[in-house]
Amino acid sequence: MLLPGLEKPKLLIVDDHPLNIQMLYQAFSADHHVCMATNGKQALEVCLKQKPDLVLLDIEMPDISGYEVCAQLKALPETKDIPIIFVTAHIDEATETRCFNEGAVDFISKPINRNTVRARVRTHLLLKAQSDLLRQLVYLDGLTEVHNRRCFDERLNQEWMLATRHQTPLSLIIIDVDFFKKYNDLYGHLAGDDCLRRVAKTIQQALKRPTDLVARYGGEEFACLLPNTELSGAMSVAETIRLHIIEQKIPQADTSVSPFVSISLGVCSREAGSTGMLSDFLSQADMQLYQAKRKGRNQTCG
Ligand code: GH3
Ligand code: MG
Ligand code: MG
Ligand code: MG
Ligand code: MG
Repeated sequence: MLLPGLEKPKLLIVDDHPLNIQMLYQAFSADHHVCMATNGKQALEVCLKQKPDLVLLDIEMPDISGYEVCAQLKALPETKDIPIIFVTAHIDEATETRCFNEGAVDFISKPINRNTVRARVRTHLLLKAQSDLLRQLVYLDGLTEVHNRRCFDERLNQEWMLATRHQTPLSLIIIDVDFFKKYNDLYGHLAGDDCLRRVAKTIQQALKRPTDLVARYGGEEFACLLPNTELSGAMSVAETIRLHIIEQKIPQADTSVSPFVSISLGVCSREAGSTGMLSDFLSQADMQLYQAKRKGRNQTCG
């Protein structure tokens, strides 16, 4: 294994000169998936489609320069974290400075030394794998693999500021699994954990916009943050989630409300252009959840 969690990393080699591509291909093809591009436009397309783990990038190319390719990759959320190493015949200080300013992690001069390029690629792949792992540990819930409370709190603060600045609506759904203590008591904690994983996955699959966020809010509670969404939209998302959970047909311990595991949901929305306090927004959602429980569970209040 070359790197932990990265058995065969995917490299993109970008160069308009066939001999350079060939040399780099030979250096990496045995232990990497290698994709190639011979101009800047193609490089951008391959990056978006293939999501390489690292890019080796030439500067001088017939269409878009390597600088421009790098700048565009750094500007897109989907590609901004891909490490880029410039490989160039220009070895002056100004070029090197510009490469780093555009967001490259490293700079290698031509003619290419095979050992150097392999060592640098290995180092940056390892760093990337470690930082991915760290981000995962910091922002994901270990049990359900949806986002954790820390991530939710940070995103809520950001989205609250964005909604204020752009006068856009923002909605929040708080979800609580019904009779979950009894579920654990009857089926055991391991089955309880499995149930939480299924609930989390079902909620995640019901959210359709890339800007929507689901997080584990606490024990058997989840929260969904829906930017740019008004109350009516959020209510319909909440009902979709509730129905999808019932459709999982997970046997319930307390069947007084439903034969299958059900959830209660509280929804609240901040209208476009309104002013208010973030703490009131959260307690409003909590209050609605409490109403849903009080009215008999397996329902949405908002
Ligand atoms: P209600 O319908 O009113 O929500 O009742 P409930 O039993 O779901 O609510 P309560 O708050 O009394 O119990 C929540 C239970 O969730 C208790 C706790 O043991 C369980 N729980 C919390 N976190 C986890 C977890 O990570 N795994 C498992 N298996 N159970 C958990
Ligand atoms: Mg070139
Ligand atoms: Mg609870
Ligand atoms: Mg409770
Ligand atoms: Mg509960």
